Amino acid sequence: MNTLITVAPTGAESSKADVPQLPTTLDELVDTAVRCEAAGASMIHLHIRDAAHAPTLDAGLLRAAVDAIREATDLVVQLSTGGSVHDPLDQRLTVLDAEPDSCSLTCGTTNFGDDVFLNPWPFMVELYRQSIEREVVPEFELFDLGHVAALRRLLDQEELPFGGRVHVDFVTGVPGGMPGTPAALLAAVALLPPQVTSWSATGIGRSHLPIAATTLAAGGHLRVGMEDNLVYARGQAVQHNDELVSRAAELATLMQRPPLTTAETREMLGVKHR
Ligand code: KMH
Ligand code: ZN
Repeated sequence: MNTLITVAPTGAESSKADVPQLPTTLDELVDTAVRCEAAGASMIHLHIRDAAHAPTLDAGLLRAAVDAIREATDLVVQLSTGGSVHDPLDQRLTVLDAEPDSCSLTCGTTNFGDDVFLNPWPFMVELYRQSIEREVVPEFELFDLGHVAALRRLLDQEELPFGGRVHVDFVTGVPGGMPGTPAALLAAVALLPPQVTSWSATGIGRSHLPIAATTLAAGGHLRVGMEDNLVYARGQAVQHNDELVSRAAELATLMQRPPLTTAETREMLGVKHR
């Protein structure tokens, strides 16, 4: 199987003041999407910012970003329902109103540095049911081994996602979640429930490359981007997200698993034709 490369270009954690090259405006996001698609990405995991570059879940801004990226690229557009650690749960559900192709769905609460990323069971179930109703494909975000068990419980209790496929993404190396090590990732992969049809992984910070290499060797797909990693190499800051996508594409190609096209990714994930 060739490789899905997802780019997560912005996130909610880094500030524009600290990282001026972080794409935060609509123009910067569209430019990023176009360049990353050309470099081999086929999905974008999107967090947006307001005029002051602060994380926001504003409905109008979310819709504008989805529309603009759809207009400029063929990328599968995935909106974050995780938002920032400060976003209330009810507002996180409203992200689906922007009608993305896909949405993230984190399978449990986790410590997140000094903060808590809240994902109680009833919220997970509600978001999951709404994603099915809205015909949006969820990507299950797994930050810890307990999240794998919660995913199994969810899939045993509920119907399959819209599109009938089950795609998960391991987010490793968050302080408070599973470590970004090959051993931790492979232990989590071994416990995936049988309904899972594809998985990807990312490593935060310095675990970015070791997790990418492990993932490719184990048959998984890749997520890269400045949401997860701001350092290209020792002493060299990432200047543009497409540098990380290009490197991932090169690595995947070396491993005889070149990037999936956007059409192949749509097929693999079962996203709706919009
Ligand atoms: N920003 C984190 C608190 C997601 O996008 O769904 C949550 C996060 C996960 O990034
Ligand atoms: Zn995110």
